[in-house]
Amino acid sequence: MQPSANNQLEMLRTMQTIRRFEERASDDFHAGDIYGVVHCYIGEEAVAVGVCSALKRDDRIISTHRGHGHCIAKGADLNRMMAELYGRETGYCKGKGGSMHIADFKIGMLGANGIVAGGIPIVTGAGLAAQLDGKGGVAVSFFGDGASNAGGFHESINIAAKWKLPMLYVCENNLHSANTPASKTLALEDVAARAAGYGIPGVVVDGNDVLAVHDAAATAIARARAGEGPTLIECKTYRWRGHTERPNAYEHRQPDEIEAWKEKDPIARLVDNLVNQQGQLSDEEWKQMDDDILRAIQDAVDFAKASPFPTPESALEDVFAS
Ligand SMILES: Cc1ncc(C[n+]2csc(CCOP(=O)(O)OP(=O)(O)O)c2C)c(N)n1
Repeated sequence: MQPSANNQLEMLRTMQTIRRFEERASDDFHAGDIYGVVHCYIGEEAVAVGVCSALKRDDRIISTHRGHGHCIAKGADLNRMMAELYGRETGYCKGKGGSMHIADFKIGMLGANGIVAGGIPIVTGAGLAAQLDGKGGVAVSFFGDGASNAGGFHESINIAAKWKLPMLYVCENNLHSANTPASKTLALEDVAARAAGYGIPGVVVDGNDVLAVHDAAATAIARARAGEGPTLIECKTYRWRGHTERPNAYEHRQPDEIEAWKEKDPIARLVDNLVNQQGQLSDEEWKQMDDDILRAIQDAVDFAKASPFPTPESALEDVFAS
């Protein structure tokens, strides 16, 4: 079922928030204000938003190294996220984790993860917890096409299928894994086809169409809540920026491929739908929405810059082993 106009406007706002957050993070990284590594999700926003808009607050998700979009889509606080990127004490990990370690258990965001495929078994455990709880919760694993070649993916999906865990496995197939084209590592065209090997549904979705992603997610979530087990959803999408914001001597993608995918911009597509087809948004309202988002991002940067760095004495606090 198509989400209401209000819900679609909320989806648009969240996608644009992700984009503006990352544009700013990229600018500030290049200005030397943000440390560590920043992996941008720009171009893939429809996946996180399409799925998370179909979830409840208590449902749990896990993310990847490219995690800002999942955090924002699940409702994370922009100030604390930006402060974490800026390495400040007010950040989600008190400034000690950076971009790849943002988690917020209160909203069911179990964390980004710098280990490729590392989150998949963890969130499968959350699926088991939800099943044991018996309250109808679901758990979602976001991961890339590269991660779908790792052992943790296969082991997790196998046991989730066998135990009928309330899980969604959402593969963000952006056609490249760091500096390797997916075509060089995947023997199949579709990651979703692997679902057959585990006896669960595998669905291929246009990952740049937020309404299509939402629809596929809603179907899989209903199945999971009904106790029928996991679904593997493969979203075909594309990242516009390099693998990370650092200079990349190994960038192999051709400019015309990147440009062709920019033509399929998931945000422009929803705007066009809402403005020209559904008549639910005027150009002025869209501009106003974007201005509001830019202001919220600026507030987050101001909050981060006004916050202190963690003290050297706190380096060993909040660690499990030292
Ligand atoms: C276990 C492990 N191996 C290698 C790396 C280095 N690495 C970081 S991201 C990445 C590519 C991941 O590709 P994919 O899962 O398709 O996600 P994408 O970057 O395309 O979003 C690699 C190999 C890592 N972080 N962890």
